[in-house]
Amino acid sequence: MIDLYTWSTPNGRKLSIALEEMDLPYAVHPVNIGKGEQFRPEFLAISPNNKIPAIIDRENGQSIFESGAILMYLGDKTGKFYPADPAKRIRVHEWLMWQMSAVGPMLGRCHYFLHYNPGKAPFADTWFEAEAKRIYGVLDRLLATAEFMCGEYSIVDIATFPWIARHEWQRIDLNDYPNIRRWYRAIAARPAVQKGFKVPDPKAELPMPR
Ligand SMILES: N[C@@H](CCC(=O)N[C@@H](CS)C(=O)NCC(=O)O)C(=O)O
Repeated sequence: MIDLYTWSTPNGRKLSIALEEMDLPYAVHPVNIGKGEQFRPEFLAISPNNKIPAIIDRENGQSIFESGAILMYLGDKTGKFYPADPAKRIRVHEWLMWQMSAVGPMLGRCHYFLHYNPGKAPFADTWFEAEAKRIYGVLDRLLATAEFMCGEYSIVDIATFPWIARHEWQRIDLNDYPNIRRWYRAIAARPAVQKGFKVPDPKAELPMPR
């Protein structure tokens, strides 16, 4: 059993989707980051950077924060969606680090400026809108070469998908990125993804571009 500390955000959904895909039993502990629950001492004890997601694996008492580290741990634990072959692993690590350093932080800033505070900082609006397009261009070119980001469906796709699900907040039209659109629709059709997307908010709607 995995204790999952999460909220209804892209970083949180990576883990609920991964746990569903890997068929691991888990208990959800919502951490309402809008109410400051991420600063509670009991949460900081497992996630010292005061961010969701975090997990505790009841099998061995291991706690982990940072979604990329958690995905690698769960991939190793189950042997699913995380190739054992060293050459394939290098590719997975490259793109997982790209997700953690570019997709998450930059598209997260798009949400902050373009979605929640549009017009308040025009320079930031212009800069992050351009950066979002650059990131989508990188991903679209990658997906022109393979069905999934590293060939087979992996923790890299699971890490990236919830951010792309927010394309409208980032002023992105998926019709401009046909390879991403094809990839997105394939992943969105997976039952585990549909289930994991609704954790911890069962009313959350998974956007499905036509
Ligand atoms: N690099 C971290 C980022 C996690 C993150 O930014 N979490 C956000 C929600 S998506 C959060 O908990 N924010 C609360 C805060 O900053 O106080 C990861 O991938 O786990």
